[in-house]
Amino acid sequence: LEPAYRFMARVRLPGGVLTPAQWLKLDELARRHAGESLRLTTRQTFQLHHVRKQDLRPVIQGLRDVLLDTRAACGDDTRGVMASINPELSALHAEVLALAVKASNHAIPKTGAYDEIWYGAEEKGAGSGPEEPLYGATYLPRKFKIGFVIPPVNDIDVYAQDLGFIAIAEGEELKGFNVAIGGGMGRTDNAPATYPRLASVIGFIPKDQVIAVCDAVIGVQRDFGDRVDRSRARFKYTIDDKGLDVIRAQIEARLGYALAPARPYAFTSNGDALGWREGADGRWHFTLFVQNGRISNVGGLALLDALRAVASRHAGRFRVTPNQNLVIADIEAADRPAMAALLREHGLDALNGGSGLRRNSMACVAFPTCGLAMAESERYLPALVGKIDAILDRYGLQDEPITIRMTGCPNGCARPYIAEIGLTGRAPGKYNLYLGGGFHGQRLNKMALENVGEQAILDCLDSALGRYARERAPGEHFGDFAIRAGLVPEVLEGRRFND
Ligand code: SRM
Ligand code: SF4
Repeated sequence: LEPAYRFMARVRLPGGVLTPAQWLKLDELARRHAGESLRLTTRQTFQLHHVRKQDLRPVIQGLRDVLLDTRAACGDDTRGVMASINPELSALHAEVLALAVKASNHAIPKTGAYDEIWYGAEEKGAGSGPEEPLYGATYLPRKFKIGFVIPPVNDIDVYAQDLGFIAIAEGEELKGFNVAIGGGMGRTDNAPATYPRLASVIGFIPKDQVIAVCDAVIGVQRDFGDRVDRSRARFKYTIDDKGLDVIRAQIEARLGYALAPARPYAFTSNGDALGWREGADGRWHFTLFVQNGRISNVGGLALLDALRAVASRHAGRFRVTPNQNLVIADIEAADRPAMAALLREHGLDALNGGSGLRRNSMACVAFPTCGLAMAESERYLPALVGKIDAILDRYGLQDEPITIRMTGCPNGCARPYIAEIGLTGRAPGKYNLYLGGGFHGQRLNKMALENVGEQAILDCLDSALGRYARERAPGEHFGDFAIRAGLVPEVLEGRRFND
């Protein structure tokens, strides 16, 4: 007899795109093996929680049946590769998504052990052998994250990626990418040597150089990253410790050419535009707000059932957004009325009706499944947003888009350090409150209150939002106002975050 071990399984889904058949399989696996719940993540994929040890192989083999796997979803390797959702630019989205899938397939470990362990002996040796072409014998010092973004929406939070590709296009024609390196969120309380850092843009590359750049940048972190102190093993610290110029020179030496100067681009937000959007190819997309990515039948709405009904009728695809939301994508114009009726029938269209704050909210999983959680997050943020909504109502700010992100510990899984309002758990009921993040993920926020409870958070936000309502300049975002009004000092670089 052994303890009833339970696990979390994270699916690899580059760019967050899946078919209705894949959705239906995930739904089936969730109902049978994962507590009747699916969880959309901040990196555009699915997590299945509460999977019993003896159910892990059936789950992973079930995923294989629909061409999905869990390779490199965890570990000291390149994690899930992200890509902008961008419903309007159909051809550009397709091209960037294809590159994200290619980068993911290129960067996953090639070992045959995965097939052997999860699929069974008959597939023994399916991989390339004991030596990993990219990772060598010792893999990377730490996890490594890649993302592709299509301006003007910075939905993937490109500045939080170890390696970000910023698409430079003329209309729908992809010219290449600006390359950004060294982003990351994780930090530890009371450990000032750890800090979040925004990625630095180091140059422009033509689109056919994406895989070469992946190899060069990952190779530099593999060879120079800190393999002694795990808390400082991420690429962001390698860059700050060695110097950005040294790291850039190393990357260029491996590429065999100097990077061209970065090209101009502009971001306007990092959120999702909810509701109906038409693509350039005439197909329609409906972006659905899924609170903190949780899909189950618990609570007011049977969301798991409703989305199974949608998947059963949907002829297009789904896209999981980096904000834990879901796009029912690629709907032919002729099918739109039937889909709209289905969404209404299941009450899904009503989910998009929250305040500007709720529509721009994200929380990590935290309790009860995350072993690192110190405070509630997913189960608490919806109620806290309700209380902040009452303040926003009083000041006439209910429709104002304001980003709020909560995590149950300082690791930053919901990218809280670039939110206009960030909250990270310290202990049950206690959080650090951060203000002043950039609306499109371009600026770190700064701690306003440390280790406080709900009332202190609400009092601080009441005062800050009241001043914002009275004193803001036209079009000024709350994060920008917080800096201009001196509510918190501006953080100009990650190393200064803890000052
Ligand atoms: Fe994360 C660890 C959940 C995105 C930074 N993260 C964890 C673990 C696996 C806890 C653990 O190691 O035992 C969490 C599982 C909780 C559970 O019960 O499901 C967990 N992370 C998540 C997800 C599910 C949050 C969510 O609510 O969506 C996200 C899954 C992403 C995915 O699909 O691959 C998730 N994690 C992130 C992000 C955001 C991102 O990547 O854009 C970050 C910050 C960015 C970064 O990496 O710097 C993030 N997770 C961490 C860290 C801190 C890393 C560091 O550099 O210090 C840890 C802890 C660790 O690695 O030691 C961690
Ligand atoms: Fe767990 Fe912390 Fe990540 Fe939240 S931020 S999921 S509490 S590791």
